[in-house]
Amino acid sequence: MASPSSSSRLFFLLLSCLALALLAKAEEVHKHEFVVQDTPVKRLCNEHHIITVNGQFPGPTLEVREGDTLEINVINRAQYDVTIHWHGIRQLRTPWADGPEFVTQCPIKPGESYKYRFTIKGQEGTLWWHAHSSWLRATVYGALIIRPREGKDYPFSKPSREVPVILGEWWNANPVDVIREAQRTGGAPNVSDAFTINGQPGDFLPCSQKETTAIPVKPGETALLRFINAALNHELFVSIAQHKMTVVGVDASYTKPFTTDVLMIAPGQTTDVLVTMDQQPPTRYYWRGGARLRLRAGRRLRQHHHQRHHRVRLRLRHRTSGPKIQPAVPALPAFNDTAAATAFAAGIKSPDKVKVHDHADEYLFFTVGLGLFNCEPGQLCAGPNNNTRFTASMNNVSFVFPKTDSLLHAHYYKVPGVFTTDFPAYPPVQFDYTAQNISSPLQQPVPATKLYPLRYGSVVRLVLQDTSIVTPENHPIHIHGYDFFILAEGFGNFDHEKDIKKFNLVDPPQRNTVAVPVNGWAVIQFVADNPGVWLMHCHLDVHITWGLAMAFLVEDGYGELQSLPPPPVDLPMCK
Ligand SMILES: [Cu+2]
Repeated sequence: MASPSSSSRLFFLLLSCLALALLAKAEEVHKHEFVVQDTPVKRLCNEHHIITVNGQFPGPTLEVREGDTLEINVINRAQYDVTIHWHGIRQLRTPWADGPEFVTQCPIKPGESYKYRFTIKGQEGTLWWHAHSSWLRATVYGALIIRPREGKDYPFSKPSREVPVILGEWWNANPVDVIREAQRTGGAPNVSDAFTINGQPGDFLPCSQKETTAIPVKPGETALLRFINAALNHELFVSIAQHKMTVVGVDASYTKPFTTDVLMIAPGQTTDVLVTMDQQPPTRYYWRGGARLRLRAGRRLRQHHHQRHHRVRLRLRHRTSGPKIQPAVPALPAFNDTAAATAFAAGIKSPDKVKVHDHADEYLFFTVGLGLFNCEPGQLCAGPNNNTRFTASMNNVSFVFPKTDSLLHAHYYKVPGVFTTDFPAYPPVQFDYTAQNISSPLQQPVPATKLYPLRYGSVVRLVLQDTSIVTPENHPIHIHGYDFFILAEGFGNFDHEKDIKKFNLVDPPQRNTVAVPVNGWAVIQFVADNPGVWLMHCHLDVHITWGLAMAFLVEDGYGELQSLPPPPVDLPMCK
């Protein structure tokens, strides 16, 4: 028979088991319905029809914990083909849910639907979702917030408030018409009419005063602001009047806390910051975002361009009684302040020592840049000199998306004629990539659908080298299905001998989008441990439209867990 003491021990043991079971709550499955639809909204004094999800602009915020599963049924009730991409989600063994059209699926046709199903593993912080068809992502986007699993904390003290802040770009015209017109003429697309914060232009723009996004805060409190750059074609500087920001995460990876006056966020990137409302007396403060770099090639062709539109302001409102006070306005670096952008990038590091391979299995060197096609008979040619059409390329290949099948489907079923696997590991011609005047033969890339094959598990080290062809630019390069480490960044041409000394193999930042410096380079590294076809592209939509993209084909490894699963039964086909 059990003694009293042993039975009380047993009772205690049962209690602690119960407590543990409560703590270790099972991962949840979140089911959502996303109805893509035409929605009337009023912006800048006029009513417009835009495409939204569930009539919301920005779209619904998804909030999950690490380990949870999302099941999102996307129903297309709009007049355009559409797909949704879950930007930054690794999609481990769920490549069919990634979303870029003609890469992992064919578009969802009007009247049809597709269920995206994926589990979030090993990622915490802020990501987002957006349309990956034509320029629909101008209005079809939203935040995706991943908190630590139950019982686990942030690696910083709990903020009293958490706010997603989505930076966007607004066109008074239909964005799909804007890009169609540019593709027809070969010229640059019209620039947007305003920047937005959480879908609203700033209060210095016409008819926007009442709706300007304002966030009430208490004096002394620390808020977690989750910035997302959803703008189509602009890197943005962000600052808050009289407040410093401490960066604690980027692209759903934590960082060493880094205190700064200004953030540089490229399209596709996210930045989590802590802000303490420590200014006396409590009042109102503007936040301000400004274009980091303008699309110079495009701007030259456009006459009606107002500098003032390249700012957005949002009120950060301390709760206070008393008279209305004009908010303080923060200073921002000039749009071409490369030093500010470089200093910000250099401040981002992983929190601790990370596991980085010091050697790679694949050493790749890809040029990224613009180009021009010569005018052919019967074409409209509104590019420079009125006899060219704008284009862009990686390693001189201007990516052509297939039309009859998706790349992943064609790979899985071995459908011939959809793509080739001869994307070059190096530029076909080596030249002074960042020279002032580059001869015209180098400006003409070859249009093709080329993939680069990777063995499962291989370590990939990739140099991304900007070119000054047409004009040098900061290209935010995004890889689907992977996070990578940024080993180093620099200016001019990458020089292996000299620049290898700059590699950070200790605590490099982990991201899914790297802003390759203007007239410079970035070296990234990842392990190809996720089989599938993964698009890598510039996240300036004007550049992906011109062909600044390629895809990796990551082969299967051994056994089921290292191999592609079959496609879901409702995967949209091109027919
Ligand atoms: Cu680009």
